[in-house]
Amino acid sequence: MSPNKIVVKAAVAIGLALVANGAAQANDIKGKVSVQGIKSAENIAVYVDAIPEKKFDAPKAPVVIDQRKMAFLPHVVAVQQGTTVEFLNSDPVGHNVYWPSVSGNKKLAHNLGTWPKGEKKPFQFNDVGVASLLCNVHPEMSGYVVVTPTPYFAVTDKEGNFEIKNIPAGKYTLKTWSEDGKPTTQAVDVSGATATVELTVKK
Ligand SMILES: [Cu+2]
Repeated sequence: MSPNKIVVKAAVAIGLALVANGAAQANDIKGKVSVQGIKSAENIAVYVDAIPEKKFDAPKAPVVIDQRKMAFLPHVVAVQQGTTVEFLNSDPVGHNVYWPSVSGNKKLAHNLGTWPKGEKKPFQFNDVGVASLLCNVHPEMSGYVVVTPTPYFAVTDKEGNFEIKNIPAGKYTLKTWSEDGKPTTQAVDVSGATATVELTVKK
């Protein structure tokens, strides 16, 4: 094949890829969370709320939350409903993992027990809401699993920035959850390639 033909073939392939991408209309939300009366804009979960008549398969890949140096790491984890979280103990001491409720519903309380260093214990989070992780051996330990109804979620970085990728074009409701602030709700239009969003979370 001549070099020219290769170039033409490559151009056609790229063109087809662009057409396919356009048809799929997978867009992004880029945003920044500002805080009022809260010390940090980090670790705030931002997610697209349930979309009417749309169901999502539970993700197959587990998410790991480490217990390391007497802390749950990461401190805040967002997962799609149905995700299995593997709780890993990386400390030489036994930890305990339990949550007294999911978003205040005590029927969803669960105690995973205690296990030694290097071992993991899985739990599938099937209920939307927030599980406040605690360890009954070390009262200073705390963490959060934010279970979202869609696969479109993020957790803010130190500056409050977040990015949610590959969202089908449409209008949605964006919600936030923060350890210290009130939850927020905001409409978001993801019709263009990238929706830019500014959110404020207040004490
Ligand atoms: Cu502990």
